[in-house]
Amino acid sequence: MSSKIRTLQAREILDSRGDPTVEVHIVLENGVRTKASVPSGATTGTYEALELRDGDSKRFKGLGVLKAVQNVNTKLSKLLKGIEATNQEVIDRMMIELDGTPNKSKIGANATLGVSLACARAAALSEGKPLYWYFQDHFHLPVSSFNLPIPMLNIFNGGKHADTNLDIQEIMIAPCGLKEGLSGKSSRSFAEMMRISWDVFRWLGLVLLERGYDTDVGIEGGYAPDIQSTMEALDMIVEAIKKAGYRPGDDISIALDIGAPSIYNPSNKEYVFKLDHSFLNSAALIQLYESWTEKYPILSIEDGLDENDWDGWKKLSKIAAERWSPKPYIVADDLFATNSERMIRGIKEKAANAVIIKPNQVGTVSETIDTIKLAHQNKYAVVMCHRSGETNDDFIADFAVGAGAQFIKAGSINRGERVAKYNRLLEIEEEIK
Ligand code: 2PG
Ligand code: MG
Repeated sequence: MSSKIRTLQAREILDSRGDPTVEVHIVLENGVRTKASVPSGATTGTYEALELRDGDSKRFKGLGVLKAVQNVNTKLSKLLKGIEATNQEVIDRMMIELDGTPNKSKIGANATLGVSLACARAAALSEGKPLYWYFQDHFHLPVSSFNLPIPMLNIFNGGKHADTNLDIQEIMIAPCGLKEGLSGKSSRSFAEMMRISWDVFRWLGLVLLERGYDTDVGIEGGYAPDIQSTMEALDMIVEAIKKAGYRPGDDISIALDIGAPSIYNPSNKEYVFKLDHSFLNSAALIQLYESWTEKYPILSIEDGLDENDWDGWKKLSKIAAERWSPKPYIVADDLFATNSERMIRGIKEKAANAVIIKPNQVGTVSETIDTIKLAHQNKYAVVMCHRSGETNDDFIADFAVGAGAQFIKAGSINRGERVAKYNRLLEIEEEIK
């Protein structure tokens, strides 16, 4: 039976922060029915595709997505009716052409991505394959076997992700030693990695309580107390790793998402760490990172500099390669915004060696895959990534496995919308055994 699209129907639903987002339902002529929903960031980079919001201050303070919903229900459903869902590249190209802007500002990337994700899922169902398997078969990704990604699991929330005085956005643990992490492959099973992460997360809670801090969590599920200094957070994490019975750097490493665009003051080119009362230019900030890598088992530094500070990124990558041992991943999130053109510049300028992949930064599955292919070809590590505003949709778990991502960022080991991804990965691990 044909996998032609019969209907596409979008709805406004709520994400994990209670804000509106888009869900798309799809029905194919062969009777397959499924749906997908779109995540949303709190620290949205300048170079991301546009998330269309209604701007009507009387509804959800302007955050409604009825215009994007309407675009799916009228323009996109008319455009794509009768097209085979398995023709992902064609579907995505048609939407890009209909929109006609460089950042999907007419139709909205939340409309195009909802449709794109729903089509991929429906196509996999039509072919009777799990989604991760469909990806590998269909998109000619250089993935020879299925591997489960290593989680970069959020345990401390800061920046715009929590009501805390910690300026940096996320401190994560990777349940692997530095050496293994830098090879991009863990000898541990995914289930084992989750269990170990649970131990550290729980111990960190106890360490916080011992110091009189609260254990409330931020929007991605990491702890979010007010503390004395940035280094205190890192010290407490090392303490928790040890108390849980693991060796920092041999069993467990630390991954950082500085979220530097949020602490950057472009007028005087300074990065502001209010908590530490320090104001640093990019050279001083790189020195600070160097001192951290000497003291802590740092596997990766994501968004260590602002999205426009190309010189800073180049310097960071150069210094890390020349002076730091081992050299952590220098991970581009807002700098590339999952956009292959920006990534090509980054590769030429040697700005990073790992990339965050967020499908909603670019707005279609095909464009996301282009960026992933570029990463594989240029030996960049791939970090599949959730957004701070999530739904229970576990699409990125399958995407990570099917696209050969070495890492996944899906939040902490609590909050339903975060563990939904980890639980799907546990299921995939059993399936591919
Ligand atoms: C990030 C993401 C996810 P946001 O910066 O990596 O943690 O945050 O979705 O707010 O951009
Ligand atoms: Mg980030």
